[in-house]
Amino acid sequence: MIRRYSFGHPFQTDAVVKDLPPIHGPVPYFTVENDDCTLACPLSSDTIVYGLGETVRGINKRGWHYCSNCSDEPQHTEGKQSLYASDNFLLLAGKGQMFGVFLDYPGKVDYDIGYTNMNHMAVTVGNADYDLYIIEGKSAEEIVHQFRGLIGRSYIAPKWAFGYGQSRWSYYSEDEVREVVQKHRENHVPLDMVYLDIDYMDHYKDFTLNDETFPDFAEFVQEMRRQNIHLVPIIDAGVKQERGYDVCDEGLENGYFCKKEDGTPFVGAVWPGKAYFPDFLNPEVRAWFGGKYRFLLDKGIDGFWNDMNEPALFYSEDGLKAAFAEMKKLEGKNLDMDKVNYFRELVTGLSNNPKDYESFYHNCGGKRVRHDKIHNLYGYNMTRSAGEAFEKYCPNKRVLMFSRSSMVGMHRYGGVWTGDNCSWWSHLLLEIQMMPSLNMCGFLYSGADIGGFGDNATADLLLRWTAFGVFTPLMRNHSALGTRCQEVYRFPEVLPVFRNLIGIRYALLPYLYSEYMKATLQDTMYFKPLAFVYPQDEDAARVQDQLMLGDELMVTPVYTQNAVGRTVYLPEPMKLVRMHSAQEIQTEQMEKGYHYIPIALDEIVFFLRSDRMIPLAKGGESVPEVDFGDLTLLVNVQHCAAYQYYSDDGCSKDYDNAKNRTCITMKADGTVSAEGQLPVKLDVKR
Ligand code: MIG
Repeated sequence: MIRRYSFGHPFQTDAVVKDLPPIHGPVPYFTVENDDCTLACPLSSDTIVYGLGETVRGINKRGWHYCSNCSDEPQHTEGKQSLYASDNFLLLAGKGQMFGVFLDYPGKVDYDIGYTNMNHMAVTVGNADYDLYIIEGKSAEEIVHQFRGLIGRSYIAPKWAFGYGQSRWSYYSEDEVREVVQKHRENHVPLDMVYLDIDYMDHYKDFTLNDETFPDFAEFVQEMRRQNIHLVPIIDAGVKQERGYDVCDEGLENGYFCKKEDGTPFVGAVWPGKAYFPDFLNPEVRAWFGGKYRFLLDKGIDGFWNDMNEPALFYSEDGLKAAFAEMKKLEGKNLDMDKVNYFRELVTGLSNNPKDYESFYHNCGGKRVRHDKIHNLYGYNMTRSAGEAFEKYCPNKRVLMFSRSSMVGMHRYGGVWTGDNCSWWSHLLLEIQMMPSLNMCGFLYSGADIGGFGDNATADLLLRWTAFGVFTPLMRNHSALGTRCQEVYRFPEVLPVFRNLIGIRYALLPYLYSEYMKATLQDTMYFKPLAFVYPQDEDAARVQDQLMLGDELMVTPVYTQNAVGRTVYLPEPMKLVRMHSAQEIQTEQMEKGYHYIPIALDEIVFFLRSDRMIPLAKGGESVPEVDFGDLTLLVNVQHCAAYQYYSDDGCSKDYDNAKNRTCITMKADGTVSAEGQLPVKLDVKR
């Protein structure tokens, strides 16, 4: 049951796809205070607060204050309130409280979730113009399912995008990319994607190529495709200010960029220096900018990542001018501590300055809207611009797309990666905890930079992170310019281990892809907190570092350095599965309860629930090499089990066709059969 409560004049965000009649009466569960700007409620002692998508801290959001305000924030430390995304969905689950809330509002939202008062929650918006959706259901899963129905089907990535991808900010030339591919291929480390960061462009201009370092791009794309490699270039939100550059010229001529109060285009700076910012809220601008992706689509590209779309601002033209003027005043002065701090602030305060976000405007159907009022829609609508273009120019083909900034609504057009994490063990745990929260909010194709983006990775961190990354839909190793190189072949002493771990991903693909597809098609979650599956189990409710994956598995990653294992909690008897490679699998039956499980650096451990099974492939070094029809069943069957297997061609959009499904069953006597139109060859791992 979903009800919509309307306040003031809500901005049309297109986050939801269902048109519910607005109610203006009193809101259940909350008291509405502060001129309708604050929603407050008590938190029962056992209530767990889920949601908020991509945020710091745990799966249970209680005990901190968060702020929906898409931010270019490269330090994902515990004290932060905002990261790149704004996902205004919360779910309160406890004995006396069980409901979901979605706040459809595109500006800043503050969440005080037991921060000021441990037993109290307050949600505050800047203007009382919003739609509030209250979702009721018997269970957490049911509430999420309804919410997902409200916001519409999540983006579906091509099958090849479930392979392993290698990325780094600083692959400067075709030859460097060739080397990355060759190193993986000669060492038999599976690989499907190499990502191109801003270095492929001409002076960081979107939809251009550096002709010297990438001289014959279309041919290079084909050369890579012959090796089953997809190149995935980055696109930035800011458009370089440069006369003669088509994107800049066309944008200026047509008034497609965000404008200042005086009507002149707003100038901020990002990679290319001074830049303009397309007004993605305007459908005409979206159609224009989206059309630009054809520059690369026409060269054979079929995947992109959208960056810097909070939008990040290194400085604004006006802000820089003002800072220099202030500095001049300090020149020759004796700077005491306060003054020197002020002086420093003049520079550091230039980036992502809130004042700048208040200084430009969007054209929303002829109405001028100040950017900060709708800030969280920017990255969403950049990605929507691409998504709408793909739908128009290649309607029957899936294009890989994921974004850094996002808001609920964008989940229909792309996935997300979680931005500039660091090579820290705490960020491995952070990723584990973000995944189910993102899934609730519709972001299923997601993952973090494996090994960490900032700072230097070590072999053991990368091994543990890869072991978790094997399970995330987006599996990409990415790192920042200037940090230690972290392609797996940079660690020769453990290269065979990486080959095996990544190989396990490819063996698991039939299951992982099937679960991802079912989760998108049925509005369910791929990663779930344990409590969603075992709602009566009070121990399960408190587990923050294990995840259910689909309806069959539980994953229990190791995320502490020098650990040789970890404690896991089993809410039911399960089968421990220990994989050293796609072929070497050991299993052990385990009882419900707490267990210390040794887990070495060279293995992946997960758990298979009772009366369940999963399909495994024989493996492969790229997704096209994986045979999704030749399956080995890994089973934990006492009575009988059924598995709904989904597979398809991976590139077209005929998702709902019955030929994509087959139901595999196993009886107590061990006989196996498949019923459905999807042909499969089955054997069983005993
Ligand atoms: O200011 O394009 O999050 O993945 O490598 C940094 C360079 C801009 C931020 C992205 C990161 C990417 C980097 N970008």
